Amino acid sequence: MTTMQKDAQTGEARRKTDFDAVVVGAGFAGLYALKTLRDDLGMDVRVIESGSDLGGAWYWNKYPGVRTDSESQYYCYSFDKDLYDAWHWQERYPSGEEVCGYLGHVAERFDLRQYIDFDRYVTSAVWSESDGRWTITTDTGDTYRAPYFISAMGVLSAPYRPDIKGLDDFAGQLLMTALWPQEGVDLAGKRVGIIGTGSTGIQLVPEAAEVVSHLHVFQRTANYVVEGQNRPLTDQDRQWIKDHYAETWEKVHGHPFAMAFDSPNRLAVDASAEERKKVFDEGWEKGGFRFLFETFDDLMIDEAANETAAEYIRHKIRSIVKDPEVAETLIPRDYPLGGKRLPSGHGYFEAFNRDNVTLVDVKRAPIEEVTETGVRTADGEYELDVLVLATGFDAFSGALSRIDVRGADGIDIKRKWANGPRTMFGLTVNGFPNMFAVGGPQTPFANNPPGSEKQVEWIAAVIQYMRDNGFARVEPAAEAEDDWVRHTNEVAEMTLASRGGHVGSWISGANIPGKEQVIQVYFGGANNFNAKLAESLSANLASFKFTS
Ligand code: NA7
Repeated sequence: MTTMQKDAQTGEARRKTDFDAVVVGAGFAGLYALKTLRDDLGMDVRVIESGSDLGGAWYWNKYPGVRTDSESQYYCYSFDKDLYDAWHWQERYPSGEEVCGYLGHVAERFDLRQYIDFDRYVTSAVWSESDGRWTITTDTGDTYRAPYFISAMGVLSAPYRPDIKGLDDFAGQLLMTALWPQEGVDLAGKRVGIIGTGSTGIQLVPEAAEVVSHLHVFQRTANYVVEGQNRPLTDQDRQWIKDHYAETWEKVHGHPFAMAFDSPNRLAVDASAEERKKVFDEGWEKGGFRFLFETFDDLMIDEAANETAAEYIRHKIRSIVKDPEVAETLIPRDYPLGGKRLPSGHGYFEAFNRDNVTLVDVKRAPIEEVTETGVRTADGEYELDVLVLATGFDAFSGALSRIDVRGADGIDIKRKWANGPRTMFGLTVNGFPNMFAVGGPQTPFANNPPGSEKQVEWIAAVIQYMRDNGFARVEPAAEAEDDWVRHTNEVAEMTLASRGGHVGSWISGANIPGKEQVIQVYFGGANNFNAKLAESLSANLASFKFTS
């Protein structure tokens, strides 16, 4: 297929602009939306992607050490067992490169690439009530029109560049992990500084430490980090993965965070100190999120239980990091474990035992400015050749609100969400007809690929329902949206994961200066969320307003 078509009058080739649906983003969600709407509903779909290739977040985040924190056997699609069997994962947690390779394989297998326009950044999406269509415009000046606009722009895709005085004056190389150059970066032998110790900085530090002449890690908030225990997969592992397809996905779909974990069925508060230590030791060896979700059931809901796990990690830090002063600076204190999204480490704390790595506590002595030659804190200047910003994202709502999205009556999504996101299921917004946002704000906080599958399938079912009933326009009822916002806030209260606002967690929008601090995600569980999507279909989408 081509985007060019012949003009009916002049016979000249011109760009095709009208489609049944326009999808923005060619990551997990966008590719599956394209495939589902094309194959199941026979729609003429066009995907617009700002990168030059597939991958979404994985395309842009090319920094050394980038990898998933979910295990490969469920950080992938589940919709096709043959696809599942055909791909052979190399590592327990696939690298960004491996994830991009997987998505390339999917695109090849299902012939998706020809429906994707790369290298176009969407600048606006505007609904026209008179012709029932969205007009989507890109920075290349191209326009696309379609009755359905599907945002698949990712949950963490709008990079956050902090407003640090003098940043533009830095004469060395300034890099952002979230916009890492596709090639040509060489940190070897350089004096490198990294600002940010979230999941991203934590992955980059040990990799950079191996090659740089010196690494300065500028830490504002210390993080709980659980060792991921990554390893290459053997042929035996791969066979096990393929043999356990059904069991894996049953677990994923039954789990609140969409991971193939078993519920431990025990509480930390009921266990003796010795039992707890034994279980946490086993959890640490299992690695990553298994430490949080397969040790005790009460870690995210009971402060006392949470503190036992937090204290275990503090002991680990003290036992790994040789310099006691450095260890104390690396120890998180003022917030619960999981209050900021729990990062998996791959030799993170060990890196601080190296002579060429220095931890700089910028909470105690804040960054004052970036100079031509480095970073100046209240304690003095650190000279650098390369400065890396690992400073995170304007999460969830940021993907849509950074572009000009206008719904019925010209209402602007930024205005609509000025006091925090308002959605129905995170997927639809009152006043924004026929717009769907996979991974929109107030969708579950969970492993993404399976969530994207369920959300895309629901969107396809809604469109099918509209076709079956002769409807052309859908939006959620205002009262249904109010209920969803209320419900999202209520369930957030029940988990300690929403208690990271005071330490700048993106979960509550607190990492972005000026952003309203409102919970960005649905904490009711991906399993319960998917059940609610299914119920809404059984109830003939009663919370939605349809018109012909
Ligand atoms: P995060 O987790 O939001 O971390 C950003 C880090 O950047 C965090 O340590 C911040 O410190 C730090 N930061 C941001 N601005 C500044 C300034 N001005 N000065 C010093 N330090 C600063 O982003 P990531 O990219 O690591 O991870 C995002 C998600 O991507 C992750 O959860 C995974 O789901 C994948 P702070 O903590 O605010 O003090």
